[in-house]
Amino acid sequence: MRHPAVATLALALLTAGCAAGGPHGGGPERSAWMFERLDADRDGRVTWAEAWGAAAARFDAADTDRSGGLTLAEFQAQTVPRPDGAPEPSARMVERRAERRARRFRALDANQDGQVTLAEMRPFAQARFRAMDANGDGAVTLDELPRRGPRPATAAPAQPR
Ligand SMILES: [Ca+2]
Ligand SMILES: [Ca+2]
Ligand SMILES: [Ca+2]
Repeated sequence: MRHPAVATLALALLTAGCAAGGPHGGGPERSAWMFERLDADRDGRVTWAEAWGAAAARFDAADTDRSGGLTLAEFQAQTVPRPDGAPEPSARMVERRAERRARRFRALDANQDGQVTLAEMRPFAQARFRAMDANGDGAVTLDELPRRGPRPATAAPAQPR
């Protein structure tokens, strides 16, 4: 993979539901960092195509035996890219991440065959994307990313096209 980091928001799209509400080494700076890597055309908006393209790329990278599905071992083995200079996650963070992933894996494996396919991931990613796209304009912008503290109530109206 030339751009392993690019899929981070996609991972966030899939895991944020579990991670929300607890300290997990994230924060606004990390969100912004992930956002930049997902915004392939650098227009300040992460569209569903960009997010899903990154998710698919990440899936391919994680599917090391090219079976078209991720086993729990492959799911757990996914690395989480970190900004340069970010501290190594503590053993406790790694453990918590593994627990979150195991729960996530069971939730994603709709047909319970021990493999998570892209098709099984898609509805979750789509729901997550829609939830993040607060103003429903089909793209996630930086100000829509989850952050600590209340979000400003002044959401820009969707641009008519
Ligand atoms: Ca974009
Ligand atoms: Ca499955
Ligand atoms: Ca939006």
